[in-house]
Amino acid sequence: MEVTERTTVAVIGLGYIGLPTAAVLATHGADVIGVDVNEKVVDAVNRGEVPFVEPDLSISVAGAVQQGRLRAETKTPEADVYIVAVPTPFAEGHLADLTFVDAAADGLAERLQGDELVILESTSPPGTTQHMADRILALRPDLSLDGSLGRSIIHFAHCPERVLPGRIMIELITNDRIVGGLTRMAAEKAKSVYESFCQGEIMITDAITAEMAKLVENSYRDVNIAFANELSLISAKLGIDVWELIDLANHHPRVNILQPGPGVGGHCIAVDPWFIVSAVPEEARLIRMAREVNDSTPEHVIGRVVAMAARFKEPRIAALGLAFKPEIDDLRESPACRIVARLAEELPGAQIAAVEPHVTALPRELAGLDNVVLADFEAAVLAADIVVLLVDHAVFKAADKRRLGLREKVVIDTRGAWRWL
Ligand code: SAJ
Repeated sequence: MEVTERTTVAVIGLGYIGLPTAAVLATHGADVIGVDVNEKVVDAVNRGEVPFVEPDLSISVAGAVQQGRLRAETKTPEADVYIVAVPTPFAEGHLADLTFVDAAADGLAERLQGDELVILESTSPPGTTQHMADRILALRPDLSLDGSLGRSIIHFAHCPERVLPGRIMIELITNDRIVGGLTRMAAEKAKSVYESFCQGEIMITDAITAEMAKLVENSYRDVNIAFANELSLISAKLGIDVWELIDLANHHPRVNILQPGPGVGGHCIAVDPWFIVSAVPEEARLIRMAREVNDSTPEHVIGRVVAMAARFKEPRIAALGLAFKPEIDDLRESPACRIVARLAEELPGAQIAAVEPHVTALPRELAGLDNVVLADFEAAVLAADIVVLLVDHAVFKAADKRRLGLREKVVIDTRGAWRWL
């Protein structure tokens, strides 16, 4: 299935993955229609604008819209290829909520005529591509996976996204991709769609292996961060500097321990491993334990700060960083936000100056608290009794420690950014 300007691709879900994918496909030759239930997003895209921050995305969307190769709608149109990139959040009990996948499937089912390719990109529990196909074929008994009984074929594949926020426009082009088909023909067709823009290797497998590959990649990182976070607790008990310990161990040619921190944030690594655990709870013991270790890490930071705060009557605390990782403005699922919110609750007499250079207002969970303010970095540190470093933003790392008087303050550095203070 060679992608030409006559190939219509409908990208369903214009979020962090769908919109960049739509823009890249459009600038590499396809006729692309983005679909989103949110009219504001649709209107923004049709004006050539991007409703969130991602380097180089704006220029790509603006160009594609101007050339007439990308437009957006709220209703699913007829297309040759459908790419589903909708959210798969948590439901109760760490199960995946497939409501958005199901809604996308229902919306496109009525448009199918036969021989279309449907690609699921959303991170999904094992079996979701099959689930989506079953749902669509139940709505459309005149269609089939294999052409049996003279029915037209619909091709289904899973192609998980693996791009890193902040580098999406680069990694979409350069990363290798995994394409898993419910049939070999579906995988081959999906491969040729990604070949239109992807310079990495495109590997073919079945749909469930592709689904698991994505979950396993993020679980691998989660397990390794949990190992580092556990080493941090062990080192504190033994009076060892965990950063030095990891540094030394990593000189071994086959050891590469990740960095401890205040917990794991974002919407991928803290979520995806649960999709494996809920599919095979008996077997996925280590994966579950890693999630539990990383989820409990913020509590240890809170405990340390609360213990130190007992030394002061009305402690002034500078909490440095709210984002879930350095150099981004994304505060969702951020352990730093969770820590600041809980400190405000545990220490009602404390004044907490939260510093986040990448935002202009406190997030909703902190905005209503009367002992938390959004503050300037240097002013917050100079006034503080206790400084808690939660995100290793470059501006914090580069700070003049002497001028800020850090040696005279209680410093809790959860990222090892000021190790040589
Ligand atoms: N973290 C640590 N210690 C480390 C590394 C990370 O505590 O040594 C923390 C970060 O501070 C952050 C969290 O882990 O809170 C996650 O950050 P990250 O940079 O590891 O990953 P994400 O969530 O931004 O993106 C991941 C990537 N997956 C992998 O690297 C295996 C990305 O390639 C995926 O596309 C993305 O998840 C996704 O969408 O699934």
